[in-house]
Amino acid sequence: MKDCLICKTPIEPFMSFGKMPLGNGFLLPSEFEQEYFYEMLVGFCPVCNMVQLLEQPDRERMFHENYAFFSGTSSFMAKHFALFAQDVIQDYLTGSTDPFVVEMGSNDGIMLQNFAQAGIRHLGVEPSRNVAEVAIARGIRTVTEFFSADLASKIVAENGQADAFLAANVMCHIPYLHSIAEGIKVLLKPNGVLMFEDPYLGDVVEKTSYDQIYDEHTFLFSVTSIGYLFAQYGMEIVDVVPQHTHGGSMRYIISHKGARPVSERVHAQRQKEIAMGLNRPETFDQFRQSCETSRGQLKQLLEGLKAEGKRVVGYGATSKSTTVINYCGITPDLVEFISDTTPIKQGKYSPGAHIPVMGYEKFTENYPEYALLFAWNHKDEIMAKESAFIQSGGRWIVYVPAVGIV
Ligand code: DWN
Ligand code: SAH
Repeated sequence: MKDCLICKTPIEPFMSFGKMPLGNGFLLPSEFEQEYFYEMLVGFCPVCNMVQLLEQPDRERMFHENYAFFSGTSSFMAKHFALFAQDVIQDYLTGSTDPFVVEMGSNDGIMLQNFAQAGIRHLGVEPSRNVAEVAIARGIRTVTEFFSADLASKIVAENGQADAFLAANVMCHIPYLHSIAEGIKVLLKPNGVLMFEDPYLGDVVEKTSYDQIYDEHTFLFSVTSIGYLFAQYGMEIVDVVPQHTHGGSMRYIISHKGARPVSERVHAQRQKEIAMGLNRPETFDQFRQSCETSRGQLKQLLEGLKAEGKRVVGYGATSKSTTVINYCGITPDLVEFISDTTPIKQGKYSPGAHIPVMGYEKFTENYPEYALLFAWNHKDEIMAKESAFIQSGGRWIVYVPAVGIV
């Protein structure tokens, strides 16, 4: 039993992935012996409905000066964040004379660059020094720290309150969400807006995309659980907008209670969550069974291809792939190497299973018969540029929403 990180109700895990390495813990052979593992247990809180990890590595183990994920590796995501910024500017900043925007988890500046280019006062809060330095070199104001209630007070003292507080794919990474919510409460102007997006629990359950569960993802959010958290800080969700990014995400728009009208979409989405059973423990027992089925099918498919002597290569050394590889027992004899465009991952080995990670040219210079699409959330972008692979007779192996060859 562990206490829910949001409402303190004692909760039991509904699923154990066993010992897991860090999702982004790409490593060298000299580091294999000291590789870090933790128990990956997932629980559902029957009171606030938050789905969460029951144990997690310390934040400094995950976010540091050698953080392996650079947001700029996807051109599709760069476009997505340009549109996000445009929405913020048009809908929430036009009434302010000298608007100020804060982004938590700003990484290499993929979103804030749009505010910087528009001459809007901004501040990124990004603890992983190597990615933050990319942003700083591009002229994006960034502090290399973990956001917290204490940091929020400092930011207000130095810059005044913010018109908008933004976060993409980071809120769900933070176990100490009470400190974050407290900080946002202090930081936001009376009519300021909090906008954040994260992978959506409804999509994960519907698509059996269990690979969204790994050390960095403390939570899988729903409108219900997020509404519960922010209500404790006198804030409310005023709108929700589903997103296609990261395999299905939800954007939450939140303000101080009473500051803005609440869209009908918020209530409608809550009703949908009830209809999907996202408030019931049985849903997660069913989810676990679907994960087990998916695991069996993927392993069988890969073993079958190996028996036929086919070459299979992984595409995208994603954090998500660490869960798939280690949960399904995918070994280097089933997947020869993983192709990835991120320099810091290349020449290293995947966490846990130690499959080599190679540069993209290794993939193109000698196409395999099959590519296992670990970066499935970027499918459209990848398909658009990989026509030569298909023309060479190559096929894609996918596992979300179902295991198969396409
Ligand atoms: O939540 C998180 C999201 C935003 O990013 C973080 N916790 C960590 C990370 O998760 P991920 O590693 O699962 O993210 P992606 O965006 O699915 O990673 C894609 C990987 O694939 C990157 O390493 C880059 C690589 N890639 C590639 O080799 N060729 C990506 C594209 C689009 C490509 O064409
Ligand atoms: N927003 C980017 C990056 C997401 S990866 C995108 O959507 O592509 C998550 C990022 O959050 C990492 O860069 C990590 O260093 C950062 N992070 C983790 N904990 C944080 C905290 N407490 N405050 C601010 N950033 C944090």
